[in-house]
Amino acid sequence: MRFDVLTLFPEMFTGPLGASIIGKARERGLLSVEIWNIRDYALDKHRTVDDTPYGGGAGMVLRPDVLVRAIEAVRGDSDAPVVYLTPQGRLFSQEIAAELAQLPRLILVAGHYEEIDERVRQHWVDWELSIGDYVLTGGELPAMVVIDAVARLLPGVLGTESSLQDESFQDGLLDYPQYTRPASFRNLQVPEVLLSGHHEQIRRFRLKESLRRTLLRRPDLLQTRALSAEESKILTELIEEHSCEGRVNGSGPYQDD
Ligand code: 4G4
Repeated sequence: MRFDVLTLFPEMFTGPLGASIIGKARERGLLSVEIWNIRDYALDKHRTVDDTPYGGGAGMVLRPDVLVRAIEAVRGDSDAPVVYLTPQGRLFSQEIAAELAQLPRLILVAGHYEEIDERVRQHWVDWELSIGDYVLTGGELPAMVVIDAVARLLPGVLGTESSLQDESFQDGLLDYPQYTRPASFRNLQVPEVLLSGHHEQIRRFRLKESLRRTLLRRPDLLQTRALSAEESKILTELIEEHSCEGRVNGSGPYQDD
């Protein structure tokens, strides 16, 4: 898969996308990331990319002529969709990542400080995405988040070591807790069942702890996910186990275990 990013700060992309798993995958040719400087598409001698907003007001707006010249030059005659990263976009999710991973190519527009001209949004941008309800100085980090989330779903990018098998969101539940040696650390013990070698008991323990975490941290996920008979039974046990712990959810950071 090919990602193209249009930005005024190309240097922001060198570190994160060149390191670790994504860097290796790029070296192996499993994906490519091309970074384009929007300023290279300004034609005046000062290479101006922005101007004051019509109607007045604070801030600057990215000029439509410069940005569209960049988009059209990068897109060429391809039909690659253009994604604009903005807090006003649709909330990015694992589901959207999986959809984007089916595409051969994606063009990402990362604005910085300033909005882009509305006409570009309406006529050249296919999807507006937001990585969450918070404001950053630019769309560069969101673009990298989207690339990372999509890239790791591409065939061959993750080794067997960091496989997609058991992770959070894979089946709509949060991940179960993990432990490694030593079995006793500062007198804190690894749950007995995990040392037992009883695979069926281990599977049930992990399922229960997945459900516990989901119930305590993300009960919203249980609203949308269908539960098997076994899961419903465990969930009933858990609700009973935690029934005395009245808590206010959704305000402040959680500390549930
Ligand atoms: C405010 C308004 C995306 C901030 C417009 C971009 C967060 C996200 C910005 C913009 C961003 C997100 C699109 C230029 C830039 N912050 N939640 N910062 N632009 O995905």
